[in-house]
Amino acid sequence: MAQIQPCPTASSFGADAPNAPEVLAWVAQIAELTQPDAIHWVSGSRAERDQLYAEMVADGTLIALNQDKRPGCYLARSAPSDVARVESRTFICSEREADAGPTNNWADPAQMRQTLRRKFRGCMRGRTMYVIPFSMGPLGGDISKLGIEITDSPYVVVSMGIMTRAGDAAMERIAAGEYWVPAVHSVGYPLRDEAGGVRLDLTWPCDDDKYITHFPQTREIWSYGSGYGGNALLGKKCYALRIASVLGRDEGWLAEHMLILRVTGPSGRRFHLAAAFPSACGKTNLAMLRPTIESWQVETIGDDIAWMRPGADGRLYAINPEAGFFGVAPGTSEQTNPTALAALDHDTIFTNVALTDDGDVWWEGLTDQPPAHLIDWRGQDWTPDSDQPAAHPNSRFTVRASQAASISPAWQDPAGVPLDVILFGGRRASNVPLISESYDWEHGVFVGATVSSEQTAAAEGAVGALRRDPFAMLPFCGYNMADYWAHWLKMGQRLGDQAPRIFQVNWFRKGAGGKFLWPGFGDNSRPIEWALRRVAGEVEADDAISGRLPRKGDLNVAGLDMTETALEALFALDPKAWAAEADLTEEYFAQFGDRLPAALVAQLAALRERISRCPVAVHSGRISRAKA
Ligand code: OXD
Ligand code: MN
Repeated sequence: MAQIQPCPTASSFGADAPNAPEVLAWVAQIAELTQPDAIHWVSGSRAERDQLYAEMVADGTLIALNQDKRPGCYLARSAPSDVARVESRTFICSEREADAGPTNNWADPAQMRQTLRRKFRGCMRGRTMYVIPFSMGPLGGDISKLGIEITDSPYVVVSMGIMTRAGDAAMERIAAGEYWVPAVHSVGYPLRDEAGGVRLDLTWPCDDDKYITHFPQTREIWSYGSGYGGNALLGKKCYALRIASVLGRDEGWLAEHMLILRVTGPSGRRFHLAAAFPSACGKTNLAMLRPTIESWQVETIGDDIAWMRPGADGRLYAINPEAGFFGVAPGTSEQTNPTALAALDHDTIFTNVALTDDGDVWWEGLTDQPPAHLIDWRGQDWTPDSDQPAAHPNSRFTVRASQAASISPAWQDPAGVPLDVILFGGRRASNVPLISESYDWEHGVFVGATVSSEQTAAAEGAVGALRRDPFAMLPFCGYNMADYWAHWLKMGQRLGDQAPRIFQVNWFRKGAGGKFLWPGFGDNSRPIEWALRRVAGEVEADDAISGRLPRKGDLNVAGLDMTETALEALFALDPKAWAAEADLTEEYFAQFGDRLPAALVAQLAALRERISRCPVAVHSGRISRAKA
């Protein structure tokens, strides 16, 4: 990690301190603890952003890319020890351990506060402390909420400027008395010690002892030691999921790890859908889907997080609380996601991708042939003979959502969009069909609660082992997962017949030869079309073990090079395999003890009952014709 020369003067181009006594008192308290050299109130202005970029390029924190090719684009290289979210160092500090539940790391709040005081004491010495007011969701929107992040990282300031609506307008609302969530972040690398001894800064300062902590009772976030992604951009996973899921539970709404799409059909009817997928299932690609079926249009509203609240008409409305995309670069290409690629042409921060000789970026999968020479994400020379990837597998782009050509005019609608459909997906080589519809909301919650991906561990002999990622929220739910399911069930009762319909999808099913059966990408518009036609009442479906399946001929496969056998294999449901899966679900549910909602126990029984009605010899998993 390269060292940088200290910036001689603290920045003097921010906003004035706000007329907000509560904020001033909090900032003073954090400053007293962390002892920064200066305080910078972030205004969110262009001049401020340009100045921060200039300072970071001057001190080596950022590399300016070729500005003819990629105007406004920069490259950051992190410390090799700080390249991803650290789930093992992420804590939910609820008063009672049981309220964090068996799927979270719990820490005693009083003890954690002591630890944090120790870690944060003097941790900003020699640095500027930035105060970033921000809004999650359009400013002033019914579903939006405010926050303030304190950080000692200018990289975090410019990234939050992309990922949220940050600056003066948010502070004005906070000063006027609107609710806000406090979030404190430090990279944990002071430049002076208590005795006044100095050390030079690094281009990516951090500390190996990391704490990403959440206090659900007081709705606070404290993050120490990492500058990377969700560990440091505290509006994203920490606020918009972990703390917001708690707010949603208490206030009657939902904070979800879901992308949001608007799909317009040939008749001009608009549908909105939200979709939850575990990491590494192509969420950003789906968010920017280019349909391969004619006359269907897809627009992006969000790629990662949805906040959803019942509207006055009783329907469920969703907003994307973020303002940017923090997407995984490797695998993004003209074939997989041309929309994202075009969005990265300008005003983008790249982190841990490779640098080309002409000052551009490259990552695995961008082109079939890698360039003959690169500087890799560690800053070392790289050639195609290297046995290491040139870009880190979790290297990222940070870009404004408005830069995607697919962005919907509705994406900034403060009221949100009314949801017709919720999709749950996992990465399943077997068992789970391409698409199925849940029987009702309770069944949909059961499907969401049992989402799983097969371990990629065939090599380790763990065939059939499932990694559960309920609602794709495993690392993001701020309270007991079983209580979260109970909250979903309650929301379903409230929404009644206005509730969105719930579907399960699986793009990753493999055939006997181990090859994917479904082409994916733009063709994922086909099962989605079937779901929307179900919502429109245009097609019927067959009851089956795991839900309702498309009837023969109803899935639009026109123009696809797909055999009848492959199509059948995509929907085949083996009762024996499903019986084994039901047993695994029972084991999985057992860890939640008596907090597991009775409705989910009943759903497991209903699944077993459907399995028992299926002739083992047939393997279609279809039970009977559905009524409607
Ligand atoms: C993300 C994730 O980075 O889900 O969005 O891990
Ligand atoms: Mn995510």
